[in-house]
Amino acid sequence: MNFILLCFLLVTFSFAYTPGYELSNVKISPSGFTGDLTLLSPGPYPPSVDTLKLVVNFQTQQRLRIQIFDPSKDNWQVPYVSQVNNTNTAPGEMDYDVTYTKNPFSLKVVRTSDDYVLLDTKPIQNQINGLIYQKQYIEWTNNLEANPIVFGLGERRSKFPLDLNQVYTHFAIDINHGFNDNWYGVHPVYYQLNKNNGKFHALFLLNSNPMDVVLNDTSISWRTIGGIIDLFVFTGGTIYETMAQYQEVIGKPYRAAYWHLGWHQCRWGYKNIADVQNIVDNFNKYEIPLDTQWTDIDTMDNYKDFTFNPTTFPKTEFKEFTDSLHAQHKHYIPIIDPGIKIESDYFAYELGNELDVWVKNSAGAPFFGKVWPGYTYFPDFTHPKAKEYWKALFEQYHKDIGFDSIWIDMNEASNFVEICDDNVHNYPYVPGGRCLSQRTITLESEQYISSAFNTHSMYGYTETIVTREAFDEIFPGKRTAIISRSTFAGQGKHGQHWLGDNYSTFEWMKESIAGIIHFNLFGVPLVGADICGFNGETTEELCVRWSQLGVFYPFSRNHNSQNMRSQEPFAFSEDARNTIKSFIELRYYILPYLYTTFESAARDSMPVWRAMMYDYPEDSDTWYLDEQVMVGDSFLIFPVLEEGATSVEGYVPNDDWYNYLTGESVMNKLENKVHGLHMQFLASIDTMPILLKGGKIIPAQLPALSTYEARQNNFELIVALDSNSEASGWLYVDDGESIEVGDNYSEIHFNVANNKLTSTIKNGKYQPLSSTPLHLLKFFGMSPITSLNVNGKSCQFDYNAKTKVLTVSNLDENLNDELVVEWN
Ligand code: MIG
Repeated sequence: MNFILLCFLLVTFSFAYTPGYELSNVKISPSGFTGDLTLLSPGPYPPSVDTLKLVVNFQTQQRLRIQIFDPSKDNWQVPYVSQVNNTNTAPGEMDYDVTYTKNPFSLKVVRTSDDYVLLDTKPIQNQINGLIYQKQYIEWTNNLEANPIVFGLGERRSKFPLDLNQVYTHFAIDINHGFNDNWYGVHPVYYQLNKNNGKFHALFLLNSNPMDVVLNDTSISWRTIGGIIDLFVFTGGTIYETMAQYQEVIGKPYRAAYWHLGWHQCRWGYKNIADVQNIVDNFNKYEIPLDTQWTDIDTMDNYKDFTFNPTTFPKTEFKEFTDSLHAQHKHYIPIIDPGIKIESDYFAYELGNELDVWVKNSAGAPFFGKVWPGYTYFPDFTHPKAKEYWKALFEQYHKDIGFDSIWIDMNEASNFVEICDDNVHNYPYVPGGRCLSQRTITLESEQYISSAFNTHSMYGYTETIVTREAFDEIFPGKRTAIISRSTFAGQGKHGQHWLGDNYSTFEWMKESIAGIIHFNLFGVPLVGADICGFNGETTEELCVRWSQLGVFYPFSRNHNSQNMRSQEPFAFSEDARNTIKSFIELRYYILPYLYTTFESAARDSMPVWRAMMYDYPEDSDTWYLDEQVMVGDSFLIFPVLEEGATSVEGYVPNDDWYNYLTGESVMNKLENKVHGLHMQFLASIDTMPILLKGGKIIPAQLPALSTYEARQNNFELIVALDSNSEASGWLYVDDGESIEVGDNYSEIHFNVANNKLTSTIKNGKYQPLSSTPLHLLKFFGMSPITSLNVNGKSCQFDYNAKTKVLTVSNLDENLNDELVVEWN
């Protein structure tokens, strides 16, 4: 109650109405228009900028860009992120209309297809300010439809969609904050649903300075204390079209390697190599799939990056350990923090000095802070020599222990020195309301391209970019993951993310759903949360439930804090172990489907996790669901998010659905109905409700102890017929690790209609696919039949009249060749 009241006060009382600016000198150009803005009334934090420049650029049919800046100075404009430039000619067709008012100045952008207002900055007396543009404060407000459905604006723990009447701060910080508060990364993009017709659109403010975004029930205001207004408006359409339009600007996701989709095991607090070896041995002993073993900062010599603790993780034995992992076709991922210990004769320190790549303080000396190893300097990842530096360190590290991808932590950047120097700047308005320089590289510090005031929230993102450049040379042609804690818009093009420090509670397990949905919208599909929870002690029940959900995370890693009870899949009772094992096996079974889904992400900007409203936007029952999710376009999962629960309630949208585990029909599509059904599913501790959508075909492969081995196994197809007895799906495979696969891939599309399953070979050049034949076909929702032919040969089949599941086994069909299955 107090909290709600506080936010309310914050939101309302900080408005002092100002009409803003007057627009003049409008010049129409072939690609939009420009104009001058002259101050009408000052804002709350003088001095104001008297004259501004407005540039409106019509960039594509679905995208326009609006820039407002002070033409009298060299403004900070966000580098690296945007993959597009301003254009000189307008697109042939435009899905938007732009109009303006001159006094006071306002802009309006309307999507022409449905007359929906995407941007309307009209000031309203005593309610909505016009543009405020002051030396240390920029505010612009967009009037929205009442009670809008908005999501995005990360990173934070939040619901999906976002709560209204909230301030969403954008500023990277490392420590746990409250619900809806800013956290590790910054993604100043929001998506919105037109509740009347189910269309989506998005707006992206490209600004890296400390910023609040105030989301009210009829408006959204950006309040930043630096940079310029650089606003992209995407007219959208479906959520998928909207995501693709956004990713045209920030870049499409880096392609995941096949093994990235396997099971990852980690913890903070492994004592020595034998301890880690024991974990891997137990996975093998209990025959639980494992692709990647990770280690945390424990392996380092006094927490110094790129070094080895000589007694617990000596280099030679360490290398033997990673070699043995590789011999089992498993992988290894270590951690690196940005802070480099100030210690003479330490190579990472000496080389950094030599190349002079450190972030500097305002006096020009290296900025020092304190992290795990003690006092440290921080590499400046905007420095022209940063790549040379970082590559040299990683190259040696790779020679030392042969790691396969990297985990980059603490890059907000985190600094244990708790000083606050904001008074140096005396910011009149402080986004987030707390000292900005606290626990980080202070904002008066200097990076090569600009001050930390401008670059702060991009530290982890620039580290990711430089690491990617180094890895492209250390692992030539190979896909690697760079799992970064701090991210900025555009992260997905270069690296990935995990949600950071959660707690071992059902509440946090639930929140991971909104978090992962959000990062998919930010263009970072390979994302997961620490399965079984990081901080605090997990319980057997929580860990089982979390593993059931976690095997459906795009990125599945079990990770734990130091000094907490073990939580590997075999750390509990035999029953728990068997349940977790069966779910990890389920993930490995559907890997071909997951890999194909990730191909849609890399190729077409599609999300791997889909909120319920994406495919059912006109069904208002789907709008506020963030306790269930679709994995790709076919699976709908209902995680058990409550302690002691043996059933789960969920919403099943109006479609054909099957129980994935039994193949039985759960619901048939109701004609001419928008809404589906609220249902209750039984969910004893050994299971989780999983539905498969009718009309979909899932490629699968029998599981094994690594993705490498699973890829040698036979294929299966699960055909879930819709009420017209039709279905479709596809399979994409390549070597799973080359950056450029050229023509060396297979893309097979499957289709069922008129009692016939056929495949179309879009490309059939991935030869290894020919040695892993299709050996089993399963149909859900099949009516009784009398005969069935596979590629002209009559085949035996099993039919269960009660479940309507038909199974054809013992097949031996090369998926690189066309497949025809007919039945009567
Ligand atoms: O200050 O490396 O989020 O996953 O285990 C804590 C130790 C530093 C924070 C990461 C966490 C990791 C831990 N790190």
